[in-house]
Amino acid sequence: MKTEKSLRLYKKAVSLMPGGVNSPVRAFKAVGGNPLFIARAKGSKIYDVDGNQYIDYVLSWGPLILGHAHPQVVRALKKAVENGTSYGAPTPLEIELATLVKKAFPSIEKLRMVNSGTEATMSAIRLARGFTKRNKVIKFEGCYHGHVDGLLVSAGSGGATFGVPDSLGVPLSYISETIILPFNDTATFKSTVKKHWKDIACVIVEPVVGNMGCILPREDFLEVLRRETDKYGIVLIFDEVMTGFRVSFGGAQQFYRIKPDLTCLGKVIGGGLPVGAYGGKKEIMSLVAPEGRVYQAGTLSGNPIAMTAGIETLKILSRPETYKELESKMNHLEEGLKDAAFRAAVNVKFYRAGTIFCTYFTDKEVVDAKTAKNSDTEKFKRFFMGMLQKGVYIAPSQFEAGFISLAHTDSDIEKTVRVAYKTFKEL
Ligand code: KE4
Repeated sequence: MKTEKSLRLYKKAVSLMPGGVNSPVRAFKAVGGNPLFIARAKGSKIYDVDGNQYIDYVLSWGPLILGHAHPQVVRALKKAVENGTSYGAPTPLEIELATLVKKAFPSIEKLRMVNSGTEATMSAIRLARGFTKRNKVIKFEGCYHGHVDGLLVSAGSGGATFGVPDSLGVPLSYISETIILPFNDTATFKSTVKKHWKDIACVIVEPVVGNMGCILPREDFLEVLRRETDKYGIVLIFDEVMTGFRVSFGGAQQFYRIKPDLTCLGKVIGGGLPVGAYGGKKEIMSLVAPEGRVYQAGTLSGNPIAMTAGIETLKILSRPETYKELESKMNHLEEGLKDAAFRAAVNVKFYRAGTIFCTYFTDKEVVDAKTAKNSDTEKFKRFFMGMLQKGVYIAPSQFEAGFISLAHTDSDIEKTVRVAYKTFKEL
């Protein structure tokens, strides 16, 4: 596989941008080698600057659920951009996208558009603190909610519920309000809330974790979060930036039938353009400025171009046949990959939630950060490279998830399974 042009560009990029990238995971640090520079993408395919074609299961980390450059989205964007790109004033398009989001997420009575998932979670936490007048936040080890200072925390040693910063530049005072607990551990959660509830403003959780690979909630975990937060007046925030419109049309909250107080969205609702959103109970959202006194703002929030991409994407997702098609493509891929691993006699655990999936090299169930980290990440690195060299682009890290789109065809999936079998055998 020729990658000279990517290498030349990479050398130039590293002289201009930290690590040559604008988001760390793109730098291939977790899998070795240098990142490929992408020239274009269409449907399920992505093409690098050396002309190599790949079947894409990263899909920009989730947003491109319709596939790249969907004709209906492109047409609408071309038209919209002729009317200008941003006014810094309200537009009918924001009403249209907000209405589409509310239809899919009945728990969202009111919402605010922002420009990224990070802005959504950061704002939701400020809002929960404003609403409860409490300061502490519970998050779970291995869950990622964007680069919010107070959430860049890893579990401390042992059972300590107060963590350590996992980034330089985060003052200890910022994370002193963050309690970090093991995901799927209902006992620890219940005892912590019982002890600290008077200080706890909110619990924020990825209802299906897509930032440790893909980890599913145990049978009653989300229900316990809901029941305990209700009991103590704690705001339950579902970070559905990744799971929204992916675990199902109505996200993980529809699939698991748990109603959070606030929901954070991103990725899919922007259809590939920068959009995030947070929303939920009217009673809480009414505190957001200018209606209330929790301040949050953004120059390009709700801009007409991003709204247009989101609207066209959600219109197509709202069609009844869409999720039946996505479901059957994901089933086809799941069966194929499991069968390929079995035939190649490789120990693999495969998890999926709707159109999110992940493969771990282990024979133990993966239920939290600890068990995810115990999988064979060296083997994953070789698997990643083997797939890439055969034209299949999966996430360059064991601790990321894979995504499928409406554009992935049966032949894409059959090729992926053939390539996976060969690569499993090579391992
Ligand atoms: P952004 O600020 O990157 O739009 O969203 C942050 C975020 C919030 N919540 C969840 C559950 C997320 O998965 C994310 C972002 N996800 C990563 C991939 N794991 C984005 C890719 C990247 O960081 O480059």
